[in-house]
Amino acid sequence: MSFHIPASISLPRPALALTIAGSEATGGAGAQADLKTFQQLGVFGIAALTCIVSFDPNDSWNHRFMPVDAQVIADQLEATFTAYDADDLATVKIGMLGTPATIDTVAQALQGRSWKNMVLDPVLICKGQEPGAALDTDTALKNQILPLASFVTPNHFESLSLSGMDAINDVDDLTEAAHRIHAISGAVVLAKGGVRLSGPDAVDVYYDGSTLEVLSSPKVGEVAVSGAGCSLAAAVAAELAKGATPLDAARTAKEFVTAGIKARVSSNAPFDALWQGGVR
Ligand code: PXL
Repeated sequence: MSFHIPASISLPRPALALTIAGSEATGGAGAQADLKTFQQLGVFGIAALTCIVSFDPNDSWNHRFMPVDAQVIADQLEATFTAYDADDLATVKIGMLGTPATIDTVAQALQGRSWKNMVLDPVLICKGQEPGAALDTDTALKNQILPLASFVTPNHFESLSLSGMDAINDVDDLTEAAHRIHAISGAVVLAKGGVRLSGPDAVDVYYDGSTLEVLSSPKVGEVAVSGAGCSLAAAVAAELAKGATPLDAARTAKEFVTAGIKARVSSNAPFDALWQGGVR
């Protein structure tokens, strides 16, 4: 197929969004999911890779984790920040960062520029890391990245960790967690219940400091789907980049993820992957 576009017509420029995230080779999660989400929602996607995750089929599909050298991350961000002015590239989504050194580099680079929207998927655990290293990474993320975020999308485990609560068993607990995480970060919070809360619905709690909304949709099975968290945060970022309000961005992102889970892709891995084309 070929298109002929007369030189005199200038096409509208798409909104831009950057993801700073890891690669997950099978295409379910990470930067791959983010870029597919951006594309599906009509946003020009840009990516800086922080690490490479290769699931290990010979070790229960645990994560093999290889960080990208901090200087190489800085180089990627330098290229992108020089290519695009802060007025045009004003939205960033942050996914897996993986090490304290990476977090340091990313925090410094982000602080050197002004952002309209900084969406943080606070990925706190990577199944391939030593527990001690994971703890240092979590602390660095909480201290250096969370305070910069304008929108944060913790899952059940991350909500427990960030809120300091002992248990989150129902919507009231999740609401309390969202309040606490807003109080420590100042960010809009979309706390995800997912399959971790019992009941027929997948429930997320939105809290922005004044508006509280419980977003609910019937659960599509009881098993988590790979890429759901990445795609949700990326969809929020894409919608914010296009000018949506935070609440509308959250609502659209929830619909996007629900449709993507319904249309999920199965493989020889023991989990399915969200399909970003599911909303079509
Ligand atoms: O879902 C969290 C996640 C984020 N980023 C990368 C991942 C995963 C989970 O597998 O591999 C790169």
